[in-house]
Amino acid sequence: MRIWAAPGRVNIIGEHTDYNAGFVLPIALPHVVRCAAEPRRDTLVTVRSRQRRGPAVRVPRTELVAQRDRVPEWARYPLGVIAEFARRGHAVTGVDLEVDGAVPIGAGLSSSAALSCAVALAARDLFAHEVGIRELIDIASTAENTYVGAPTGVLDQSAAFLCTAGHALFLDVRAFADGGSPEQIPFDLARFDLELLVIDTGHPHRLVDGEYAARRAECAAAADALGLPTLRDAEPAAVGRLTDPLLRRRARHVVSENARVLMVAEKLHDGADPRDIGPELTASHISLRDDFEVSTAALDTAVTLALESGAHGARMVGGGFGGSAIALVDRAAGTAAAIREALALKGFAAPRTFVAVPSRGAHRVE
Ligand code: GAF
Repeated sequence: MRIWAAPGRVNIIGEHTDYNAGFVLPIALPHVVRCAAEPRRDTLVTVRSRQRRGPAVRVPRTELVAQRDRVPEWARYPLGVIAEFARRGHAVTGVDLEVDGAVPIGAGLSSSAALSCAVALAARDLFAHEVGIRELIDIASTAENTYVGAPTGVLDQSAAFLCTAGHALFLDVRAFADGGSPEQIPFDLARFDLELLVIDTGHPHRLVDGEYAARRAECAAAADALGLPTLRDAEPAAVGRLTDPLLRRRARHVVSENARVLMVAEKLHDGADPRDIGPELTASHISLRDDFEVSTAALDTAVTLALESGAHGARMVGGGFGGSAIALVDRAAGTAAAIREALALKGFAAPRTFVAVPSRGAHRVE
């Protein structure tokens, strides 16, 4: 069997902006999901996971959609990708898939997209060489939206395919959809004696629950009330005139977050000391907490503790409602120990912590 891999991600800044046609700035993690794959002579699609006990899930290729509801949730990610290749008319035969994930699950670090993207790259190489990276991103995100039922944007799948080692990926989602290219911005924290600490609170986050979809609907309603196709086009003054206070807060987050991404990208692009982006990271957290209301007590506490321990900036990452925070720090080990101790004293679960290093995007391993 040959093996492909796709990484999880940490978004430096630009949260809940992707489905508003805005800006994001992720890095890929060294943590990957691997997918070993081999075509079969028959039409069965089988998938097993090193992280799950029990026999492989086995579904005939032509039955993938009809049998979707009988497939365990984790297996819908790989099977959804195969179904999406077939739906687009690519000549997919039966295939054996074996997945092995090292991206923490439910930590807001994009383990789901890492899984979908590893399978998508494998399927492309085995069945559909003509498929380019843009279509792969589309296939992986469409599979998650339709087959799994997780209404995600394109941040995670774009990060998995487009990120490169040593760089943050500046992606203008609308421009990319219109054929534009993303920018790779050098992100070498070690050169400035800095580290990016990830603090996984251990409170799982789930995108298939209703809150994420509710935020998407609120953003669409706010854009509609402003007479705009998306909040990407909204002016702060117009947002201030929205009469519904909830829609006003949601829109204010998106508009201010897009402005913060542009500011951070410009500073990094100009080679500034990354300490200078710290205040934007913290402002992003406050906006996600107060205006977008997707943070949790554990994430807020982790961010506060990081800042009290001397972090230059800190924020929750990903969709929210659980998952991880990041902190830009001089010494990760010291901050991590202080946060672990203080969270325990406040009655929170012990977090898992690690240092994020910008790593390569999806690739064939062997
Ligand atoms: C999740 C989604 F999958 C992304 O598309 C994005 O919206 C993110 O939440 C919030 O920025 O990871």
